[in-house]
Amino acid sequence: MFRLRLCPWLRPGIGVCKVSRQSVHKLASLQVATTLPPKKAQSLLYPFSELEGYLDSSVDRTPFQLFHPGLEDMEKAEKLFYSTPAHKIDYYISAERMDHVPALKQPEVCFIGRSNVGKSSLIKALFSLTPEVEVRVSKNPGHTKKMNFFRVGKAFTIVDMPGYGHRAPKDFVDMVEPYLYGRKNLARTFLLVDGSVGLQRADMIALEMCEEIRRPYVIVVTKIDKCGQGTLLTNLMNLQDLVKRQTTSCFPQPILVSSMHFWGIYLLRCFVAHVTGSIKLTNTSQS
Ligand SMILES: Nc1nc2c(ncn2[C@@H]2O[C@H](COP(=O)(O)OP(=O)(O)OP(=O)(O)O)[C@@H](O)[C@H]2O)c(=O)[nH]1
Ligand SMILES: [Mg+2]
Repeated sequence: MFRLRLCPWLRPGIGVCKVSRQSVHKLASLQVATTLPPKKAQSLLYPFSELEGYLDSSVDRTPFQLFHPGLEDMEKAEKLFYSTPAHKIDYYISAERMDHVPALKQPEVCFIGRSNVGKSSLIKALFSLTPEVEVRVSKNPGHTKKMNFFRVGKAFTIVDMPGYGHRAPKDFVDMVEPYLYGRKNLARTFLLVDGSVGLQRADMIALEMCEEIRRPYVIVVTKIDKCGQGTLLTNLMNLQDLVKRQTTSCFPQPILVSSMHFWGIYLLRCFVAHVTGSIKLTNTSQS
C-alpha cells in the first residue's frame, strides 16, 4: 500500500541513521514508517483512521479528513525538514517582548497551549530529521519561558511559545497576545490541547482569545498515546462539538498527534508546509 522512492540519505529497514553526531529517531522519516505493516503505517500517517472504527455510523467523518494528503505530498513536505547547506534549519533567536521579535519575511507558524501540553516536544518531533536543532522539553510545566524562533531555511519559521496556565511566565499575556494580534507574517496558529485529559478551563480561555483575534488557527490534539481510545474519542468528540458550535476562525479538523510515537507528525509536517505556501498539494480534498 505504501511505497516511496528511496531518499539517498536513508536506507530502508535501518532503524537509526546518522546524518549528524546525533541519532535520527527510527520513526522520524516516512521512508521507515511506510515499511511497517500497513495497519501500523496507516495509524502513524493518519491517526484518525485508528479511531474511525469506533465511531457510530451516524457521525459525519468529513470534518476529520478535510486535510488528507497523499504520500507524495507528505514526502514533498518532509524534504523541507532536512537541513542542508542550502536549506539550513536552526534555532534563531528567543524573544520576551514584541519589540525583541525578529523581523522576518518568511511565513511563520506558532504553537501555543497550556504549559506541559507538549508544544516543545511536538516541534522537536517535527525537527527529528535534523536532531542537531535543539528544542528543549521538560516534564516540569512552565519550562519554555520565551518565544523561541526556529528557521526552516527561507521557507518558514516555527515559533515555540511559553505555555499558559500552571507556572506560566507572569508576563505571558503581554508577550503572546501582541504577537498573535500583530505578527504580519503569521500564517497559522496551532492551539494544542491534551487529548488524554480533554478541554480544560485554560484551553477555553485560549480558544476564546484565538476567536477574538480572528486569525486562522488549528487545534492539535496531543499525547494521544497516553489514554485509552474510549477516553480519546470522548475528548475528541467534545472538542469537535465545541469547534462546530462556537468557532469561526478554527479549521474544522483537529490534527491528532503523539510526539512520543510519531503518530500524525508526517501529516502535520505536510500541513505546515502547505499553510506556509512551501509546497503545492497534488492530492487532498481541501486546503
Ligand atoms: N505520553 C506522551 N507524553 C508527551 C507527549 N508529548 C510531550 N509529552 C511529555 O509532556 C511533558 C511536557 O512536554 P513539553 O513538550 O516540554 O511541553 P510544553 O507544552 O512545551 O511545556 P511548557 O514549555 O512548560 O509550556 C514532557 O514530559 C513530555 O515528555 C506525547 O505525545 N506523549
Ligand atoms: Mg515548552
